[in-house]
Amino acid sequence: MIQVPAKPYPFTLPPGRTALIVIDMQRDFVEPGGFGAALGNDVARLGAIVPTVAALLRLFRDKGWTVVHTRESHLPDLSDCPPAKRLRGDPPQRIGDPGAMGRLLVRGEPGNAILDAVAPVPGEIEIDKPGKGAFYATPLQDILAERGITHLVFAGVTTEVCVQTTMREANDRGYDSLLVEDATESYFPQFKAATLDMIAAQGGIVGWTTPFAELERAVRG
Ligand code: TIU
Repeated sequence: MIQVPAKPYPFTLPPGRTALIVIDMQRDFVEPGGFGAALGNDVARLGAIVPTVAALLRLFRDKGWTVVHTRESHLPDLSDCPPAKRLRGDPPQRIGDPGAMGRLLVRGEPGNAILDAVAPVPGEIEIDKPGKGAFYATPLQDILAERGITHLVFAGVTTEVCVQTTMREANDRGYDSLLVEDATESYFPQFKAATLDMIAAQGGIVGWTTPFAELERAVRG
């Protein structure tokens, strides 16, 4: 067992039973002209975490531990996109509409791809998900169970939307989860800060948080 200094107390990480889940590091959220920008967000903030996410991927790859990448995406006919999701708000472009990187949030379009710097390599698990949470309407739980995974390390975007939703889904399914503080980002700094606080509050009501350097030091020894 590896002890990782974390909030609200050290995270116990079982080697070989721990998976990294990198949430939605897609052009659609991080680059101009994608879904995140269409929602009115300043996407520039999100790119800053890419080197840390890449270092986290290197750590898990060096160890040979399970790596999962998720993409928020919808089928080209949008049959997996509830009208409530597509029609929410008054954006200039909606899910499925043409954008600068292809149709917004549609599977297989250039904008739906994961950024090259943190892209999956052969052997890693890729999950396309229609919701904010990665367990909803995906095979993720079965895949983790087949591998005997009990602990999850989280990174990706955005902290309070898809990352937190997935951590809460994981919590209810019995996983212990650690969020890497500098490998996640939000369009709203105050929402990121509040999310980190609320995850670790109440004795770790959702899970644990720690900076990447603490995790790396503990894992590499
Ligand atoms: N809008 C926003 O903050 N996030 C999303 O819509 N999806 C994810 O977080 N991936």
